[in-house]
Amino acid sequence: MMMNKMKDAQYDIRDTKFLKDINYPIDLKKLNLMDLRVLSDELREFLIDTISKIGGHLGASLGVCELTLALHYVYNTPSDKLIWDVGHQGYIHKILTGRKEALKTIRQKGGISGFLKRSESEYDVFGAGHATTSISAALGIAAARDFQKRDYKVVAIIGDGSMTGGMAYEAMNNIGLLKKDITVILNDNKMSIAPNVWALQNYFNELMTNEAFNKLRSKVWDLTGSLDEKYSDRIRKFASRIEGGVKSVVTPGMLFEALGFRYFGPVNGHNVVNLVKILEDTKKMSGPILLHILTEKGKGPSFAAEHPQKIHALTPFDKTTGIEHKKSTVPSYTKIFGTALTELAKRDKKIIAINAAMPDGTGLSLIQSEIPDRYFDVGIAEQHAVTFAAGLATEGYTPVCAIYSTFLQRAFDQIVHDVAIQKLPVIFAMDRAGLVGADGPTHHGTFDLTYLRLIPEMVLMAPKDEKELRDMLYTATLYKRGPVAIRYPRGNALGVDCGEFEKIEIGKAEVVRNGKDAVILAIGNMVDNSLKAAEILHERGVEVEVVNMRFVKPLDSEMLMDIFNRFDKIMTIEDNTIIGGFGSAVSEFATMHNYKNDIFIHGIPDRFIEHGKPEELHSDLKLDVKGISEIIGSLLIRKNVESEK
Ligand SMILES: Cc1ncc(C[n+]2csc(CCOP(=O)(O)OP(=O)(O)O)c2C)c(N)n1
Repeated sequence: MMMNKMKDAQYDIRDTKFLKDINYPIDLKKLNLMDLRVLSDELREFLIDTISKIGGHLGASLGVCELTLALHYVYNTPSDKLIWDVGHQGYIHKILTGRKEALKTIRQKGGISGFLKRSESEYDVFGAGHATTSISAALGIAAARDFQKRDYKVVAIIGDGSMTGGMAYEAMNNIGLLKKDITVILNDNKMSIAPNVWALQNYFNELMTNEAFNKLRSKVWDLTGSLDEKYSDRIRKFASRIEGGVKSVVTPGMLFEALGFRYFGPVNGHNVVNLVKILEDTKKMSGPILLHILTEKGKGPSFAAEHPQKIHALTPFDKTTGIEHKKSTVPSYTKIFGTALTELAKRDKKIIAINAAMPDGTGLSLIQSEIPDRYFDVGIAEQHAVTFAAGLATEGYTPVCAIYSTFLQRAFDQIVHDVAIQKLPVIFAMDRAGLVGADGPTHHGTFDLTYLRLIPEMVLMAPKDEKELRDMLYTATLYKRGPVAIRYPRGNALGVDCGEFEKIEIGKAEVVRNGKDAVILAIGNMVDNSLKAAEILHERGVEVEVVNMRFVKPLDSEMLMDIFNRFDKIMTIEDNTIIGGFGSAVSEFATMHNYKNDIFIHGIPDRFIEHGKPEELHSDLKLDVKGISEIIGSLLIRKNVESEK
């Protein structure tokens, strides 16, 4: 209904009944309960209109529209603390907490963040981007509150997808023990980005369809909703008696109860009036509480229901059809990887594909549909994914863990302890390496060369184009002596012909352009930019050699010695932090072999890089063609090099 209206009219916030005057939670308190229903429609319409123009995470925020309203209506934020897991569902929260105008800048350079961010607002109590941190953070905040003998409420809001991460259970175990006053709201929409892979889902499904449970549950909520506050003690006693009865009949061994939480729900998360009443009740209770709400991801537009996975995050789109405007004829690295892996797995029955809740994002949805029995989505559980892969490898399988560079950070110890020490042939396929763009500092994959290079005997490579990505993957499946990691960027590949798979010699670099004045040692997608920069410099009479190093580990020592003997001016380039990355490796090599060449290490400076389009960020950091040619120019005339350090 609402969406039809949008089809015809140009959106204008001045036409809204309530939203035009809502800027902070205090403005909400002036509304009555029924007004909140109208406001939730207005919020959805505003959100869809804005995000259709600029792109962003949409589905999760649409799903928590009523919940967000109810939370800010009932709680006294920011004194009471709301801790949102991941933070991708925080757009309505941002609108209601002083950032309505700024929403149109979300995820763009200089604009507000797509996630919660402490430096952005006092209402953003805990920053995030990675999943499954909210309950632990909430416990820390509650413990601090109690130390200081202060009196405020702490509420963590976590999705069922994020509940597949182990840290949620570590935190609940701890809360149950400490018995702190914390409310955890489980936002259950049965979706992660893809359909969720949560074993507990079946358990909840049974619970929800159980007649006896449902009858008793509605009695509890009817009573707590309709009676006067002065009866609250009696209501609570009654509620717990009912709960007790329900538990023993319907939910023996209920997980949350066993962990020390009082469990309420499941309740309809789209009935804002009811949500307010329930939150008002649970707010009065003490101890650990888990409120289970049921929502629909992407609630609102009809296209969301048709494409529940697509709605998670969108580039600019048509707001009536949901169809994205973006068109590209060149396949992405993700697609190239997914296709190559499927081809290789068809030839080699030992190959197993593993991902952590990102089948589309990693390109594994192809192998999922074509070879489902050798495909695993383990949930948002990167640590488990790695040790699970290690177990498979001990039995002669070749597991390929396709995990974004930034999320693999979580599994560092598993890579060292479970895989590398035991020399197990696990392949790590790290998509989204380098600067990812709009998701910003929580998602940039700019540390992997550093955190993997330090692991003894790790093979670590990065392709210059999609052919090399295919060949590196092929090479990795043949290498059985230990772990191999391949990192490649977000976005479109270069559009080169791929041909048949070819094996690459481990540790061999290649000269891709000859020159005499200076040399660029480049890794991964920096090779292409370096070649283009060398072409510009050639037009100015400067001849720059470009080497595609391919391997950060093992380094091609023969090639490096030749380079050090032939060139005085050397630039290394990577889209990884300069601390401990590829350039560091080259410089360590030079020191160890007593070379005194002029080496300039170029890459990501030692600070967190904000969000923006990758091309904007590359330009700011002089990692684009223009920047690289400028740096080489400065290097040659022996001026101070102006790259940001
Ligand atoms: C550690 C980690 N792995 C993967 C992701 C990618 N990711 C972002 S949101 C999301 C799904 C979260 O599902 P859920 O918690 O149910 O929230 P919903 O989007 O359904 O509201 C995933 C897998 C992440 N943010 N962090």
